[in-house]
Amino acid sequence: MNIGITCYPTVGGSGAVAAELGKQLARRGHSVHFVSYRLPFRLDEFQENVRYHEIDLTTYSLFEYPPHDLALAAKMAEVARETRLDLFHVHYAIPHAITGILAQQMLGANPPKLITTLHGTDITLVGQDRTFFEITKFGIERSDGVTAVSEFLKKMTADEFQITKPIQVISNFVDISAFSRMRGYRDRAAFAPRGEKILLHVSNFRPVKRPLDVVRIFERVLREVPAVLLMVGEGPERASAQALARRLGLADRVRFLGRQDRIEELTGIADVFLLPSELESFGLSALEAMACGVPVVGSDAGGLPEVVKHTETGFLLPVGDIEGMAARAIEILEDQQHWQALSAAARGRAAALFGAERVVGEYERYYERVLSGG
Ligand code: GMT
Repeated sequence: MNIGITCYPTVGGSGAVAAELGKQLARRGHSVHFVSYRLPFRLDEFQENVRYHEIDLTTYSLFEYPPHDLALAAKMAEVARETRLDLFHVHYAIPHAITGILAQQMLGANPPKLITTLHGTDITLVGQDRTFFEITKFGIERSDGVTAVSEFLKKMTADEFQITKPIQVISNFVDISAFSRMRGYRDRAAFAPRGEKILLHVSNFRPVKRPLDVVRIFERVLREVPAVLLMVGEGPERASAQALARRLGLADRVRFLGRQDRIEELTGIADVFLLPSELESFGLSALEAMACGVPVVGSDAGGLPEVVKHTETGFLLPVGDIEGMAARAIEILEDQQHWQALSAAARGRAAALFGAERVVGEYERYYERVLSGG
């Protein structure tokens, strides 16, 4: 198949899923064309069958805001015409479902089919905003196929937007050969020179991720267990998380590493992964941690329970239960046998249910169904 993929190229779960999917589809012999304003992260290595088409964002003095969405729609139509795309697969409803619809209309008869994958905040935050509610609903209803990354997100979309058309749940996935303990950064001592335990948080530091809770949980863990905390990513709450760590006297125990591309190297050395989000439609970072055999301690919110099996591959507690999350992390870190059991179960669950082979096959079958009008 000739597949056009559009996503946000910046660091974020939806961009990661789109890039990984494109690479996997290309390995299976499909031609994949990414259309975006910047090369999506995780697509930095050349791969046969993957092409990147950058949109031209003309800056003209009349435009206070260059019309990105129109430029994207025009580029999607151009790429579709030149490369004979069978379908557009867009990730994140706003604006990509709309630019997909516009591109289809520009192409006239028999345009590529449009599949929209809903990732989370496009429904739970942006879509709920009055400005975007109607247009998000329109984008979903006019797509030829719609997928959601969890049962939770499917239900929320149907309920909030009164959508009756079928939404296919296709979960996120992980390449378990890339995400494993073997791939961990060799020099663990660089982070934990005295053999401390390593706690890890990876996110875009938006308020929904509650990064301040991460620091507070760690502060409690540290009272019982010698440990360090690695905070990976960039975003609006990074500065306040860093200030809190300083205020709590943890500056030498918490390392803010900023944006990292080879995330598997860090995930592979962690002992516990912390994800205390307000809401998480899926929690790709938790899945990647599980694939590396890292137990997850997080919140019992949204679709996270579909990924992390409470008590088997980690612990999920109510949002904001800092004491509870810290207690569970301490329990895991102090009992090596318990850690081993959770770690093995985490890796096993990631491989059995969320391996790339299995999930990418589901996408292929879904593409075929939509292409045949089913
Ligand atoms: O919040 C993020 O991490 C970014 C956001 C995105 O769309 O880029 O992530 C959402 O999509 C991810 C991939 O499907 C999911 O794993 C995340 O759970 C989801 N984030 C939220 O629901 C907050």
